[in-house]
Amino acid sequence: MAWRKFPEGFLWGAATAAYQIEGAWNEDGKGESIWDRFTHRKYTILNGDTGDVACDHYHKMPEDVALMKELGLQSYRFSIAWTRIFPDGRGSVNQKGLDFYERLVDKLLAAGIIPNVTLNHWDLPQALQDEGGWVNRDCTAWFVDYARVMFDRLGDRVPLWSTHNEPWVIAFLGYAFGFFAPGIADYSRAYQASHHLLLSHGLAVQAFRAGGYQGKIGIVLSLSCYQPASEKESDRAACKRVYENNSALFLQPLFKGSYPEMLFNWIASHAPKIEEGDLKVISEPIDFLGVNYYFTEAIAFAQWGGFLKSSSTPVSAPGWGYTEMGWGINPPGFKSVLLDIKENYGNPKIYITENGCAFKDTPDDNEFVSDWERINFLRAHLLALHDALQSGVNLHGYYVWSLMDNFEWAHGFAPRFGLVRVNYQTLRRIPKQSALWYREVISRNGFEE
Ligand code: IFM
Repeated sequence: MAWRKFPEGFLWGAATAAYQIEGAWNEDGKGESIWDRFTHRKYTILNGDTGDVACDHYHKMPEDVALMKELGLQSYRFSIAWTRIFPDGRGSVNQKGLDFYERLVDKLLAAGIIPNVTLNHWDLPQALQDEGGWVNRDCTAWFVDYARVMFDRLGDRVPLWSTHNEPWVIAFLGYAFGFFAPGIADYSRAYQASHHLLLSHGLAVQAFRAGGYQGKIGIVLSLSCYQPASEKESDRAACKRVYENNSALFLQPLFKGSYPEMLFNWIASHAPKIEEGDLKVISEPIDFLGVNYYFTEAIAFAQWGGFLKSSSTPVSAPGWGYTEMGWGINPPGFKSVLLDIKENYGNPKIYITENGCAFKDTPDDNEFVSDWERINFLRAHLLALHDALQSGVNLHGYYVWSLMDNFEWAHGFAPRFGLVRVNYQTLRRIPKQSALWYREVISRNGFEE
């Protein structure tokens, strides 16, 4: 049996996001976010679930950090709820909100766990949405003001920062399809939002550099593997459109300072307004790229396939099936995504900021879940990562999504992604088999194949 050892210093962690776990949606001065507003509207979320209580992490934070320590995590990726810091998005700061994250960071450091902070994991203040949200160019400045407050307060203790989590999801699921908050369906607004997200990222990176903080800063993208459904020219072209729209729309401006030309010809009048100098700001060098990988899809030309005239079918690798989300389990697709970044975007330093799966977990009488499917999934993806490392991908760490079961956006609490089971009635946390397995991987910095 081959021993798959990861490089010394490879960082092992798990991730969550504020809205998905914190609860306490209107406590201690927190303002309303677009996700509070969205979930409180009828028929937006499966079973009418909301993040009002979620995992109640806001109150159980010390217990959760103790659990992370017990599981041997070296790093914890979490996001900050902008509305805890600025209840109205801007203006006066809410000290209690700042104090909460300061306590969390200090507890993590005391437990020997490296904090990895994401500033925006989708929960924009509703007050800013009322002024247009990410479609309004002023939002870029509001974001930088918020970022600066966080850098000032935590910059001496947080070594890893990300500006945004998955801007494609924010822009397209939020502004083009209306599946997610703020529930808008308008392509022009989606492209404008995506441009402003990128611009605000670049401006925040500049502010970070100007402040002389010691940490590293990057951005987190959701990158999937897209394969043409056939050799037909029309399928290949559709696949290119989807790749450019979902991946290159972000990778190219960040790493090359330009937007994908073919896509921009396609979207024509829906293209965003770009001001002189914007692309230079967006391509401000970053310290790392965060990659979230979940699935691979086959893309075909589809006459009725919406704006991009494409349809997608989940593709699982031979011998693999689908997760509870219906996503194709495809570890080789993970490697392809990483090789694309290496070959086409200058081989930046990468952290895998999310990778994981939801399966139907069946707890026993002690609420223990023997989630071997999850272990097989994680193991296979780590093997693909190890292969990618051998191929020269500049990879430095891996975070499982997610530390614990949580609120999975439009799907509510139905899908369970956690290494730790959460009983949503009692809020008890019970580590699953996968958590015990992962602890072993971390302690050995690898595993036997
Ligand atoms: O739960 C989400 C997370 O918030 C962002 N990335 C994908 C995860 C699974 O869908």
